[in-house]
Amino acid sequence: MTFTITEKTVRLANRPSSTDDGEGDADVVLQTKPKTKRPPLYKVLLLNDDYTPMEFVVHVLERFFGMSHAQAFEIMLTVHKKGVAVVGVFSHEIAETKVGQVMDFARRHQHPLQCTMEKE
Ligand code: TYC
Repeated sequence: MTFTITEKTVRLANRPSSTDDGEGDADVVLQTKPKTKRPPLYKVLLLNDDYTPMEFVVHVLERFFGMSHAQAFEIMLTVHKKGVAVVGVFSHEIAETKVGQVMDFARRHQHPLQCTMEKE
């Protein structure tokens, strides 16, 4: 006999039994695995543009992502050169808050800086 092992079941044992027909599945025991799924994480991405001043981006990274000046400058340069960088990984709610804070701050200062999030 063939068993399909679903994502919620695990093979515990498959012992040869006295009534073993040679197929080997006679004594298969399936048990529901207690599953505590961790919530998904989201990357917050900062995108390059041609107009937002470098110092403004450095300030954003210090202010909203708790980076040191040196760290912030390094990440800003990565975005400037490569076009995009991950600036943090958070729960959905925190990531959404960070994106909102950055977008709002950039808009209030009339800079086109873009910040997005994506599932890790
Ligand atoms: N490219 C911008 C400039 O030359 C600087 C910049 C860096 C803009 C990072 C956005 O996310 C960014 N002024």
